[in-house]
Amino acid sequence: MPWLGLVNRALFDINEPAWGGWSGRFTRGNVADFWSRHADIRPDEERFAPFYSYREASDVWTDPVDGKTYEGDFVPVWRFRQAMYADFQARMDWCVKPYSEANHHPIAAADGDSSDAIVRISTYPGRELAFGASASSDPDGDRLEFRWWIYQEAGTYPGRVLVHGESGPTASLSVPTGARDHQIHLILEVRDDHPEVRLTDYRRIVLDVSSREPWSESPQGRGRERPSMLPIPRP
Ligand SMILES: [Ca+2]
Repeated sequence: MPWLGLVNRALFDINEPAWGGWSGRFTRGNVADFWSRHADIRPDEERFAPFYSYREASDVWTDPVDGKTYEGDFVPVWRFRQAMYADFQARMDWCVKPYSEANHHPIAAADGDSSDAIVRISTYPGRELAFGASASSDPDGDRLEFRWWIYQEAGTYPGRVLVHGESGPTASLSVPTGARDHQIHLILEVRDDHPEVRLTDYRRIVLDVSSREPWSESPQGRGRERPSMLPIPRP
């Protein structure tokens, strides 16, 4: 499970464990003496105390299947569980079926960019941002569904951010006036409609909200803005 984040590089950044992904989500900093749940390991751990590690962090998530809301350290994994199991099922098909009989992942494109780069956007409170995923595709020609959502725990802004067009190929949001000096994480999910197993691809768009007053540079800054995408360099 800890390595599953690497399966989806567009969602998970190994250098940012607090951002979350298929392998769960972890604390922003090292935590002292986070003891194993396995009692027989405790004597070994005690030999090295104090030791420091990134421990699991808690999310709040409502399961779209049963409508129940869950909270806890396991929830960052649970919120992606259905997509993870579908991925595994498809990979098993790849072992025994010809290409044309198995499903393959859609490719989520953010504003025409179909890479796996995490998108970083510097912005200001009050700005309206528009996002497009129309260039997303599927190698099997499957129909695509879109979902845009705010991963609140991955960011630092504690308030609610409304996403307009959350289930369509384009979405928009207004950066809240109280979000200056905060970070907001917008997740794009693109899921195909294969009849046997539905596969999901992701993009993560990270909004870094500046502390500067909005429109301080020029009055022409008002209005809708096409965000410029700055992919994170990867090793
Ligand atoms: Ca497909």
